[in-house]
Amino acid sequence: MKLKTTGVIALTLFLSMSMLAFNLRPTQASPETTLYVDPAETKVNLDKSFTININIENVADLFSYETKLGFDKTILEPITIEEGPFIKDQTTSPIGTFFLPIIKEDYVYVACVTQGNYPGVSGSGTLFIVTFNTSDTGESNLPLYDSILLNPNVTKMPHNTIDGTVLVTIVGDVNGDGVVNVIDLSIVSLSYGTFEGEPDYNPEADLNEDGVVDMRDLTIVAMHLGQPDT
Ligand SMILES: [Ca+2]
Ligand SMILES: [Ca+2]
Repeated sequence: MKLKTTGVIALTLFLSMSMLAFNLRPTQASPETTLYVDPAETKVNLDKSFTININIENVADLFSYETKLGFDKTILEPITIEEGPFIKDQTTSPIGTFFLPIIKEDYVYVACVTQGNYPGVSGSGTLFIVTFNTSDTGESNLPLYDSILLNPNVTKMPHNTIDGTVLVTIVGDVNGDGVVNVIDLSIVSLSYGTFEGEPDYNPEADLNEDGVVDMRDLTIVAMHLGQPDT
């Protein structure tokens, strides 16, 4: 009996040690590289401009890249495309990067390369920043596609992409269905008297963004009731 117990203890010890050894090994694969639109969802009023970042996460040795970013040309118009800090501010190349943005009819194309034979950049950050004007109400996808990430060996690096969306609404259209009516009034009314941080506070209902849903927000909806005029 005693011998048996000793055997069990020895076996348990052996198993624990095996598991410890197993745990010490680097079992985790490196996290996946992702190219994504930030923020993923934007809501903006008609005739206002807005900005999105194209970010990269968990990349190793990024030397150059290109990507397309689509948009619905009936509601959006790109105005500017600026390079973000990710490669530009971290590269060891003394001449920096060559950044080439092109605005096409319904997508923007961006290519960027480190100038000279220098290592790539690793980690996470912003590759570029796009500012759009809005020309009509509606929803537009902001898909990232045909993207290529290269390391200094000009080897393609596998990665995921996550698209974005933007909803362009008229002022007072709280639920984003394209019209200002009693539904929007009701949504604001349901949050009436709530302050930011409270459970019933609805940021969508706080139209003037002052941290409280009150008569001022109801008035904004009321002033646009019945829009758009048909
Ligand atoms: Ca509405
Ligand atoms: Ca308010």
